[in-house]
Amino acid sequence: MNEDVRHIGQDIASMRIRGAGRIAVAAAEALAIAAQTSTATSYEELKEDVRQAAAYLVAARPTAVSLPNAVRFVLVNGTKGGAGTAEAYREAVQEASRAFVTSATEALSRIGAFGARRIKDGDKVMTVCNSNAAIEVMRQAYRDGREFEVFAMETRPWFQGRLTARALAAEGIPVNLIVDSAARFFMKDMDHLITGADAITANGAVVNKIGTATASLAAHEARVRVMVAAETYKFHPDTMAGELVEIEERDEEEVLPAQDARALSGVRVRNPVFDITPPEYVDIIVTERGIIPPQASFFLLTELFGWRITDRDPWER
Ligand code: RUB
Repeated sequence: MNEDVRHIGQDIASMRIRGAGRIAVAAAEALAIAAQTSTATSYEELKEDVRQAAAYLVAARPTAVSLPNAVRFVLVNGTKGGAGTAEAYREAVQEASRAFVTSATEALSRIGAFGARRIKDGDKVMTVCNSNAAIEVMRQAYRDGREFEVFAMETRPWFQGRLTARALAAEGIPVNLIVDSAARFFMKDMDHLITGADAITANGAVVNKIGTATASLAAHEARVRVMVAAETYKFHPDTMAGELVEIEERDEEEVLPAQDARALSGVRVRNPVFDITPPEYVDIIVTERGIIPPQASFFLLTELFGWRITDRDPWER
């Protein structure tokens, strides 16, 4: 396999490239590299090379459906535009990759514009982890002249909340960094909880960074509105066929470094990195196609993927 493709897969697995949107874009770009650099001369051989790269990339992280959805988009459109010859397929895969990246960028900006309308002067907003889509909503609200204040949960164990706080502060938005367990303490003062998503299921449940479900529960209790900002490629087609979303569990050292673990012998550390917020706790999902209630997820999925979801082959539907 091409070295650059291998590195992109490794960077996704090690979280040097992280966040569902960035992962999707990186995977789409990696497929273009795979097609461009493959030495295959026949259509079948080249297609096989690209499929191998696709399978390798998809295996890098299991939860963010943006990854298989981006790969599916590139493969399906590659085959549509380039079936028959190696040259046509090579070109079509690269074209599909560019199309995915362009539409992902446009989606982000539309989500920002739609979501920003929900933020009013004087609002207080809590957010979790580091979501480009959630940040885009806040950035556009700020650029539209809205004055509001953000409370960023720090998001242990990787502290992605610091990235969010830094990005918002750089924009000029007043931002507070809080420990995750302070979410309920501050929730009563909030007007919105705004999060991104790694996957949204057919029943409207939202899979996002660990801690999102707890914060959403606190928001529900405090009658605070929960806004999920998510591109439509975060909707999970396999959940229509009864599949559950796999929740990634990462290394225990991320929670408890080896030197501290020595003093805790016999203790097992658990490190699930995503959780599931039920649809009852979500008010709106802001997509590039508009704002929908979580209960509309099923219909959006049928529109995106059609009714032919009958098996688990994620590649060439
Ligand atoms: C990132 C995370 C983000 C979503 C959405 O988790 O949970 O909220 O991926 O992000 P990790 P975006 O850091 O483990 O990848 O809106 O940027 O796609």
